[in-house]
Amino acid sequence: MKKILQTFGKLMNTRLGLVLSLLLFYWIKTIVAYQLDFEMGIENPYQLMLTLINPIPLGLLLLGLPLYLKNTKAFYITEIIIYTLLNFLLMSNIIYFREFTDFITLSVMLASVKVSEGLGNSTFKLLTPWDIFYLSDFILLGFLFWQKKILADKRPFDKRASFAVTALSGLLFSINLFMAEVDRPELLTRGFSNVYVVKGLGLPSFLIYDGVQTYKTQKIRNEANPDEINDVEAYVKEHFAAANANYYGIGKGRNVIVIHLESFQQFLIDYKLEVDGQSYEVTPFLNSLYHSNQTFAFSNFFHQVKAGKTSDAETLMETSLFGLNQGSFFVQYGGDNTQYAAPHIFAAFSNYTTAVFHGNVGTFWNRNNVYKQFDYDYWFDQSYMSERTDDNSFQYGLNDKVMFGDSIKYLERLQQPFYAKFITVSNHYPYQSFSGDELGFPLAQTEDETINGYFQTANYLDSALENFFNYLKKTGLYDNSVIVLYGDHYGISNSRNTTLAELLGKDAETWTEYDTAMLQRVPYMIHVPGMDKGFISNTYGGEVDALPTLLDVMGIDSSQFIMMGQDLLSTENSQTVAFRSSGTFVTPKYTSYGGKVYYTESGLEITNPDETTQAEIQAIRDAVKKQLATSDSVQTGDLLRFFSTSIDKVDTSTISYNDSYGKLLEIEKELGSASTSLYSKNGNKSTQDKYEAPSYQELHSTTTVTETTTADSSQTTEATTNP
Ligand code: GP9
Ligand code: MN
Repeated sequence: MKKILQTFGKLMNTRLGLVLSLLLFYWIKTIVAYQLDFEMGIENPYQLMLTLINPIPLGLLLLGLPLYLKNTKAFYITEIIIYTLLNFLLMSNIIYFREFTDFITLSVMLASVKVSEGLGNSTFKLLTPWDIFYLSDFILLGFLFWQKKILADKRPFDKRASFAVTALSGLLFSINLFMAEVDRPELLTRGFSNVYVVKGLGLPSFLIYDGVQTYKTQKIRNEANPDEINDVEAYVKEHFAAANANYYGIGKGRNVIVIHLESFQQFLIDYKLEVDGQSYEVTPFLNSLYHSNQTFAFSNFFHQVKAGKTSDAETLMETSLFGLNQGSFFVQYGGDNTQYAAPHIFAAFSNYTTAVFHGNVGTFWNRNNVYKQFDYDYWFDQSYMSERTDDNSFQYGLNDKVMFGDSIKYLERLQQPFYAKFITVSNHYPYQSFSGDELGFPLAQTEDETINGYFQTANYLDSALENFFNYLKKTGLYDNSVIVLYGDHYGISNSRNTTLAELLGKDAETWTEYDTAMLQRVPYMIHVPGMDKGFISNTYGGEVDALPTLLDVMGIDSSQFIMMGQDLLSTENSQTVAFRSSGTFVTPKYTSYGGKVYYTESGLEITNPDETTQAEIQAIRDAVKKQLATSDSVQTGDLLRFFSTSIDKVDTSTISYNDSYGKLLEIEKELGSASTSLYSKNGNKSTQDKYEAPSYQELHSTTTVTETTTADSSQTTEATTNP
């Protein structure tokens, strides 16, 4: 022991030796924290390697800077200050992560009130005996200094050598950045989640990255003028489409269950995959819902997302505002902006309990923070569900059948009425093939593996939904709920469409931008069990129109909110669908996509428009531009903080996603016989055994193609125009 200390002391007797030793200590502590305290979600050896490398470049840069200083005292003092700051950054993140499962962002630091509110009195509880390890280097260093085992090195470090250290750290940083981009393309432009940035680049880089982002967003926000909300309100008023009296309030008071169908495109509905002369219906269950007269289904409903993908869809669907033109709204603004999202509206109006279920880590797309602004009471992420294994999950989370099954333990404890959202994920790029018992649905036979797998994962999602619906029916939740289903965005990217063409009975040679535009359609269905006014509406609309539509079905007046969309069941709907890329849109008459304009009905290109046509197209362009610009002003200026309506703003300080199950049980207990949870209504018995999730093999062991639809497949009422 003495020897080790002596060697250490000796090494640290030179300036460079001290710098390298401190770097080593910092590196070890960071690696340990990555493994034990931060939920990094390391998925493969490559990512593990990234985390081993990423503490070094900036660590070396920062700890190496004092080498430029000649003065001995100045060198040692700055070195110790920098080292302490690096450690402070690490330690505070470790403690913060234990409570918030996320890293400290600059806006959190700035709003230190929020942090102290959240952390303040609980900080002590967050410390563990193990934390002594994180301080052990300070103890060791103190001891060595005290014992005079480390002596100050009075020789200034060579200027050129100092520069070499800086240059080396710069080089290492470039390599690190390159490696991180290989692992996750567009890491910095799309953001994804704070964990991803730390996983790729380390804590200090994250702080800088976040600082730049925060500076940019704060600047626009600070410059926003409270009067700007007046223009927005004027737009909303003028653009408002009144509810349709035939359907208004048809689902009033019921639970709302929203199911996010990952990467699910409309063309899958009623689609039959032909393989080896056999025909396979891909989504029999969803098809039965689509054609049911208990469902309002929309055949011309388009996704409107951009780089924020799923998170953009969530923004659009639950706030009726658009995502951003660059990056993800969730990541850049969603955690801070004042919002009037669906959960908040339901909670504020009718005292709904609100929860969201998803089998991925809570930090992805910054959900941990955004869901608070949305006023979700509970966020059941992967940490509330089964351990992830290679058999029960793909890259983005637990398989859907597992996710639905694991959710029930919590779902049955929610006080009713509730608003609950389920985000599926198995049908996500790269549409990996299932193994074991789920194997069986055929792959398509194109040259593109991504396309080939898409039908299999969609079929899996369909059967997961059927299981979940069966559960809802068995427990009676079904009759007392309105179930909303939507596809979030395309699953097959535009560059693959020419290969997809052959499966759609089209010719790759004659494929047009119009065809691509039409492939942006995704399902949107509002299923109201027991109701018989359902039909398939051909009204053109997009995700931004979903919330006003749902609110009208649920009997909540949507005119009192700032929403960019219009009720799709309204007869006053303008049927103008804006895409995020400038100048692109779809209306029943015109489609503008990829720089070309077409007649929507025929798909014929308009190359020489006459004056009237030109004027009509220009008017749509203006309308679309106005809608997007108005939405952007709300989002980037955080204008809803200036808005007041009949309900209060969300108070995020009371929301925490720790120990959600415990909280639910406590509420149930407090309410006693007044509890409305399914569990209480079921005579204080669990309903978990009512969920059954047979595998593909179990379902198809006797025949190759069976039709197992339990939803009613009643007649379809086609509506050609607005209802
Ligand atoms: C991840 C999932 C996928 O949690 O929602 O997001 P996406 O990659 O589709 O944006
Ligand atoms: Mn998605």
